[in-house]
This record gives sequence, C-alpha cells and structure tokens, in this order.
Amino acid sequence: MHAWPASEVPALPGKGRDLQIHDSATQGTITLAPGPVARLYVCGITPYDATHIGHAATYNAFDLVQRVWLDNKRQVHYVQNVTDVDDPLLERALRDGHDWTELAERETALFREDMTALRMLPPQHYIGAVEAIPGIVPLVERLRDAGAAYELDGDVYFSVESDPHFGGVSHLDAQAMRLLSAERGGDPDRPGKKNPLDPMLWMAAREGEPSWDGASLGRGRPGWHIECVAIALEHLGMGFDIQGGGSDLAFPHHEMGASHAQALTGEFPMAKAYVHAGMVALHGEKMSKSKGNLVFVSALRRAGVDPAAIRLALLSHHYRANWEWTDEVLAEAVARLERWRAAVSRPDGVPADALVEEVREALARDLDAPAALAAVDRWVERQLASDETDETAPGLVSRTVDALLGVAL
Ligand code: 5CA
Ligand code: ZN
Repeated sequence: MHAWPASEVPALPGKGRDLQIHDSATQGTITLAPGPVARLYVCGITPYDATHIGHAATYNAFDLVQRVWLDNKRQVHYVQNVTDVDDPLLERALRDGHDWTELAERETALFREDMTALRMLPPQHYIGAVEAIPGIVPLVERLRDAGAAYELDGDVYFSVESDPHFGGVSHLDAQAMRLLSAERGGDPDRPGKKNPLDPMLWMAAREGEPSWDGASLGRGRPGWHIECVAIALEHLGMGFDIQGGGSDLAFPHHEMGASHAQALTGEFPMAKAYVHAGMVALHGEKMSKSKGNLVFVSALRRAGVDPAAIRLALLSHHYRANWEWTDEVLAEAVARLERWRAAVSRPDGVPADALVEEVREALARDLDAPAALAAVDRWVERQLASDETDETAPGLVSRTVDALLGVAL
C-alpha cells in the first residue's frame, strides 16, 4: 500500500537528546539508545470508519517519537499496518450493504488525507493485512509445527501457555485478561480451547466471507495479532525500538504479539519498549467506532477548522493521559494558534535559542508535549510584549514548532 506524502522537517541548530519513554512491559521509564536507524512499529487503523480524534491523538504521540529521533540525528524506519480484513470491517460492510474492499479503501484514503493535513510523518512501509497474508501463513505453520499452536474445527489457535513470559507486556491478572479478551476480539467462551485466552492465528474460510490460500492451513484468513507480528518481523526484525498504539492495545493485542514472536524466535519481548497512549473520550465515554461517539478529523476540517489547531489541541494533553474532547479544548487551541502566529509574524524579537532546548528537553522526557507548549507560550508572551530585535528569532521559533511539534505557523 502507499502511505501519504511527508511534510518537510526543518533542521534545527545543534542536536536533540535521547528519548526517554514509558514502557508498559517494564512498567517504568527507559532511555532508548537506538542505533543510527531507530525502528518504530505503530499499529494502524481498522478502516471501517473515518479517523476520529482518539486515533489522531495516538498517531500524534508516535509522530512526536519520530520527531525527537530525527532531531537526535537518527534515521527512522517506521512501519504501520492497516487491518484491512477483520470481523468489525466485514460486519460493518455487511450492515451497510457495501463491498468490504471498497469500504476499506475509502476509509484508508480518508485516513491518509487526515494524516497529511495533520502533518503526521508517514511510515516507509504501509502494509495491509491482505497483502501480508503470504508472509503470515508460513509463520502460523511454524508455530503449529513447533507445538505452540493447535487446530480446532479447522481454525488454528495460539497456545498462550507456550510462552513463559505471557503477561509480561500488560501485567494483568487472569480475570482481567479474560474480560478484555471477550471485549477486544477474542472468544474466551468457545468450547474446546486449551486456554480461554488463546487467540486465533488462522480462521478457516466461513460461508460468505473472503478467504485466501493458506497452504497446509487450508483456505482462510489471518488472526489479528499475527498480522502485526508478521509485518513487524518482516520489515523491522526482532528487538525493534518501539511498538506503539493506544492503551486498549496493551492487552490482548501487544501481549499476544509478543508471545507469538517469542514462540517464533525464542526472544522476548519483540520491541524494546511498548508504548501506549491514553484514551480520548467524548461525553464521558471512550471515543470508539463501535459506540459511535465520535468526532472525526475530516468533519472538523470540512467545518473549516485549521488542522494546525487540531494538532495543538492534541498536543495540549500528555499522551499517556486519558482525556475528554470538548469544544473548549478546540477553542483554546484555536486561540493559541492565533497568538503563536501573531508572535512569529513580527520581523524580529526575543532570542529563542533557549526555547529550542526547552522544547527538546520536554519532548525527550516521555513526550511531555504540554510542557513544550507551555515553553512556547512563555516565549510568545514575552515576544508580544517586547521590543527586542533578534532577527533570527521568529524564524527559529517557527522551525522549532514545525520540526518538533508538527505545527505549521
Ligand atoms: N487495526 C488495529 C491495530 S493493529 C486497531 O486497533 N485499529 S483501530 O482503528 O481500532 O485503532 C487504531 C489506533 O487508534 C489504535 O492504536 C487504538 O489504540 C487507537 N485508538 C482507538 N480509539 C482511541 C481513543 N478513543 N483514544 C485514543 N486512541 C484510540
Ligand atoms: Zn497491531
């Protein structure tokens, strides 16, 4: 699949710091020291509805990761998937009488437009589940042949008991796992499973549903977790720096992915850091496609909201916080954008070298975007009140805000 065009990232004087980031697996903040090429995998959308503010907030967090690394003079090798065949997508297509491939293509195209408008840097590899199937099948066969998977009425399940580290990403107890498994795509109550939590690796073809050649597995389609493992291992390899997504992916998705990879390679965990963004809510409940309480990025854009203001609204919350989208959040961001633009539109002003370091420091410290915004706010306030004459200052601030926060002033 093709991704979307990259906005330019201006180079800043000097060099940024190493990224410190909260890792769910070790339950603490770790300093990542990637090689010259940092490796990032971010779980992509299931394209059955448009990009909402919750998605945008999560992708914003990982866009900041890229920007910190780029400023730290690393190259970034970034991979993202599109779950373009899965139960919720097929169910939505059936409900609305649409062709499932057309639905997936349409929503993926809209996602690309939204990401471009928000200045999110694109992945180098943007891979759909369907196109990954030829790589998924041999992995499932290997898991089965190694005794880490078993068959149940033609479907193939992964045995969580084959992984001694199981639980090491999400640290949940068995009861919590069981509840979340039922909520998030699992089938803990299906009779015949070795462990209720065991996730499906390969689903045998169902009447009326799309299916693909699975070699010795028979016709069918892939499970969700093995999709991301296959794509990540093919394009990044084991031990990449970050696997990212919203906190609702810690269990079962990232837990199961780490287990699949452990069973395949003997190594744990697949990523050096498991990074999870908080959930954005609307009217007191998590924004979700299944509940339908959504604010779409595309709808805001159509209503004339500047994408830079949407981005500032996302940045005004720490990525790990759970927060609520309200009209006030957006109104504050619109006002902030106006103030910042007024401040940099002067031909000269307050020297900004210290500001560059403050923004760098805030972001390198577990992506503290609110602290970065506060630092820019302080410069803006002084700038709007002062008669200093540093001619490089407004340009430097614009470049800093663009390069590190993805906001075009
Ligand atoms: N295709 C899978 C990942 S492989 C999937 O979870 N797709 S998704 O469309 O449901 O979600 C895409 C990303 O947005 C995930 O990282 C998910 O955790 C995140 N996300 C979904 N809802 C919210 C929300 N309300 N707030 C923050 N992030 C969210
Ligand atoms: Zn994923």
